[in-house]
Amino acid sequence: MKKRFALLFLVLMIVLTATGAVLAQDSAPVALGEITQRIIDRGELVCGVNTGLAGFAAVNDAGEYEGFDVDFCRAVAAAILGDANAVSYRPLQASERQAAIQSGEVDLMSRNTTMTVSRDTTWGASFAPVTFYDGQGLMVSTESGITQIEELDGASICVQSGTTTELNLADSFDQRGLSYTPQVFADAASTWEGYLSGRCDAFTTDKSGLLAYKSTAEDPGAHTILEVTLSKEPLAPVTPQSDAQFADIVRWVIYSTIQAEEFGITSENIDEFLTSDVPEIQRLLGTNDNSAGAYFGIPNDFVVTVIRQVGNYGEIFDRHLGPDTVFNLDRGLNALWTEGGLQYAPPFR
Ligand SMILES: N[C@@H](CCC(=O)N[C@@H](CS)C(=O)NCC(=O)O)C(=O)O
Repeated sequence: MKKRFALLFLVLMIVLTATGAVLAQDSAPVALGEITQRIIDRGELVCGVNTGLAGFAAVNDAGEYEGFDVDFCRAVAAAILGDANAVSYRPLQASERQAAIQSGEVDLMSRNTTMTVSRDTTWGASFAPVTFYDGQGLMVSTESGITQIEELDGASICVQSGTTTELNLADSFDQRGLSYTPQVFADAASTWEGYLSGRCDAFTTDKSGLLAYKSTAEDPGAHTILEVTLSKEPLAPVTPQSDAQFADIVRWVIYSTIQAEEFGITSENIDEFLTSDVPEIQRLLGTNDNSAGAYFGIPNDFVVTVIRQVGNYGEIFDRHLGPDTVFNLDRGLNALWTEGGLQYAPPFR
């Protein structure tokens, strides 16, 4: 009798422990990272952006930052704080980026920054998913008639310091057995001015940057971007390595914009999806008792807020770089994987 009682007690204990573990797993509060907590306490995200790059981060007529990179700052603020406008912007030159991330001066940097192994390991940084697949290009005056990189043998080339651009330039010319004289400038404006004033035969930076500068030129047709692509420039937002929890939020906010585009969910039609009975959509939007923001300790419907206030990846791309803009940029590598591009979000499960 005693034995049977002991056995019953043991079974009961096992069942209770197992149930307790499951319950604990479901209801365990998420430990917010230091940066996430700081953003919530401050009521604002501090986001490092370009000092001025048309289409990516530039101050508009209303005195507000706007652009493709800026929208990812806005998306993270919307996810955590419920308000895409709760962002304070810090304009950063190329050479200021490492210190801004390392010192924690910015919570997030969304500023045409190429993911490289040395930056990932020595900047004390975590790279988020690539938001824009780019490559380095060369711009010459149309008048020069130059169409091939080989014609730039012996040329002087304007380039900005503190960039991958400066390093790739050397590799690309060396590999082709071409010589050149670099004209190195500390900031973008003086690099561009240097080229415009005729100090250089060519201007080099990411192709997105070349397009941005060309669009702001007095006579865009006076400048030609060569076909050649010198490097891979996967541009990605960056967070301080010290807060893996915040990095997770940023990562999944970006993925949510990509996944929303794949499902056809936009800022215009999001309400129609709130009652969807498709499990994948319910998991993305956190409807029908599915966990979404709960995984990160932020509002469970964070994706709904992000899409409603900022839009899906395609909307963000089109708004700043698409057919209705001066850039009229092809999606190219930045198309969804379902359309032959590289933009792909892992499962929200
Ligand atoms: N993607 C490259 C280049 C990024 C870059 O800083 N490009 C320049 C030229 S377009 C720029 O944005 N300069 C603006 C500034 O420094 O304020 C990198 O990460 O190093």
